[in-house]
Amino acid sequence: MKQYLDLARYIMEHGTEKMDRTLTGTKSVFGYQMRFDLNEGFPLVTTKKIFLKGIIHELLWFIKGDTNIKYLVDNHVGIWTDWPYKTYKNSADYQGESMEEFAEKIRQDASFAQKWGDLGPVYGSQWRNFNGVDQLKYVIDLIKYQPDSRRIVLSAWNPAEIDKMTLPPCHTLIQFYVVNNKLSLQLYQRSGDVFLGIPFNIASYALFLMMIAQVTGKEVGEFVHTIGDAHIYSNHYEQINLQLERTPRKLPKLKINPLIKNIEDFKFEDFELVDYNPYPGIKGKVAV
Ligand code: DHF
Ligand code: TMP
Repeated sequence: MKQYLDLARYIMEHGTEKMDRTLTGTKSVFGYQMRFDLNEGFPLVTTKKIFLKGIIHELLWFIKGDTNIKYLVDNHVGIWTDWPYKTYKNSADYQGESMEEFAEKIRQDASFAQKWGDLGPVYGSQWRNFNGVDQLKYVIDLIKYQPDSRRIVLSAWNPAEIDKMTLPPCHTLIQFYVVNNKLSLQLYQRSGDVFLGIPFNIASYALFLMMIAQVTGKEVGEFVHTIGDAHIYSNHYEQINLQLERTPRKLPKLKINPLIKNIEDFKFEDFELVDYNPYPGIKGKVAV
């Protein structure tokens, strides 16, 4: 995917070295925009293999309004486990468990999961209940009944609740736009980890756009991705350079069960990825 490699190359060439919360160190730029026309294929990075299963489950988990990692862990998606594990490790309850043992306890013990698996009022909570407002229903209704509106906005950034969240939302605000019956979505992401998070975020919002288009009877338009602090962690330079040597391949297609007409009815089995031929996966440490 050219847009992604252009971003990575741009930061490697023009980014400024900057320290960060995790003390890993990054190269970063401020303010960067990419556009993806979804009619050209599904924007899943091909220069390394991406774990689409995790992306689909994470999105279904947001839509459910869920904020406890139990659903993800039950489905063997580990992308959010590091953060509650870190909280647990720093608590008096910690008994030396590894992260795998922690995940197993979340799976087996419902009261343990309730106590240690919750991330606070993160995405799912804000999407479905931002001070009492179901923003997901609000945007769907506007797209259906007032598609010309310039107010089709959903915000995960709730200043009054930031201090209760394990990690303040990175993808903070989205806006929809309808023209000629085509639905587009723009995301403002305040902070983007270009090696690990960004490929997930692109695919996730492209998928979200396709799902919303289907349940509102629209065609798909563009996904516009705007990033604030776009960074590459210093321990990912090698992985990024390896991808820059690879020539991106043809984009895959994502098929969605056409019978689903209600956003809450989507299940994991309703999605099928076809013609995805990525290069081999590349491992990298996540900065916690
Ligand atoms: N913190 C940091 N520093 N970077 C992130 O990208 C990030 N993303 C979060 C939460 N906190 C974060 C939520 N999304 C992975 C991908 C996305 C994600 C969290 C983690 C990840 O580790 N991906 C690996 C392994 C995927 C797998 O389980 O197979 C990858 O190689 O893509
Ligand atoms: P921060 O809160 O200090 O910005 O740290 C969050 C890190 O997680 C940062 O590297 C960006 C990254 N991130 C993504 O890139 N995408 C995501 O979806 C999430 C949740 C985090």
